[in-house]
Amino acid sequence: MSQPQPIPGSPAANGATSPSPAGATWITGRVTRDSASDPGEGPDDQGRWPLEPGRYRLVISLACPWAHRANLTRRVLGLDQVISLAVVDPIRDERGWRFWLDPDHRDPVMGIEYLSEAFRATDPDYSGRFTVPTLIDTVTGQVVTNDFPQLSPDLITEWVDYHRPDAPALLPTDPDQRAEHDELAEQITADVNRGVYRVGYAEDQHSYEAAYDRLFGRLDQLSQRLESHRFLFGDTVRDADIRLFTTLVRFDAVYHGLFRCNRHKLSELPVLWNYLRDLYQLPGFGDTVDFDHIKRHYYLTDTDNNPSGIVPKGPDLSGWPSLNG
Ligand SMILES: N[C@@H](CCC(=O)N[C@@H](CS)C(=O)NCC(=O)O)C(=O)O
Repeated sequence: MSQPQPIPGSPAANGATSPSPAGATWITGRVTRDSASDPGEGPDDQGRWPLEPGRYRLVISLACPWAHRANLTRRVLGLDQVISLAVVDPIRDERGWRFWLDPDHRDPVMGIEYLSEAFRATDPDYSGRFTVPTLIDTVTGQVVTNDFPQLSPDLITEWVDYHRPDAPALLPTDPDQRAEHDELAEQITADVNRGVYRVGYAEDQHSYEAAYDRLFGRLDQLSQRLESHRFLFGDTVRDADIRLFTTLVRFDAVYHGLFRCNRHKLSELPVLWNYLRDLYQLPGFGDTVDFDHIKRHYYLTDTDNNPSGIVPKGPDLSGWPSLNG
């Protein structure tokens, strides 16, 4: 691997960090069709890396809903043929995510043991968290981005030449439909994806109840919408469905118990439960879910909510549809 240089879009190159909705910081490079860089080169002066099949590696935890969104998008679009995948151990230690599922505890492509090594190789002064999903350039070992809100849209709109022929249009092309989609998708992110964490990490009774009402209020609204649609926008799976799936599929296994999101289990809400099971059977959805990683990660690392470290045996997963049929 060549000597790392600060990359445009990284805190070192910008002299600034990019605030996330949660106040974290990001490395915000992008892989785009209009990068001025040639294949094999680093990013251009606007932080745009060249689009190259086989060059980039997506690092995820199978437990993490934000990483799940990126991986699900990759799989649904058929980009698993051109962007490789690295899966970290579901348990983080004080050095962060680690490649302990791999032989010799090292990612076989990048040769690193901890994800933080890639961040430090990119920017020794990086002050953010070492989060997944992270897209890494396998030529230099540098982090391209851990800015997950931009990563999925880029997989959809920039990698279009590498989508499988029958890939769904995850974002509408019509501007009005796109605006309507994005509004709902943002509500899902704010009230459902982040909503369960707002409930689970509430610090007092009042904020817990407010967060709980906001979450279930939004779920009720989505359930009503889905009474007359197969998916959120009719018969085509959209990015909004992917976002919703990543939280719903974890709901009964972790958020209902560990985070006290317990007005109902998902399996007690018939419209959402049928929708979830329908999505689960589509390519890229159920086959990117790993309940063992999900449960062990949340119950073993969230020691505030689960000081005993006991991982519950349930829920019974026998009701989930088979992925082979
Ligand atoms: N923090 C981001 C999402 C990405 C994220 O936090 N991923 C988690 C896993 S679900 C992570 O990698 N955390 C590692 C850490 O915070 O050290 C957000 O909430 O906007």
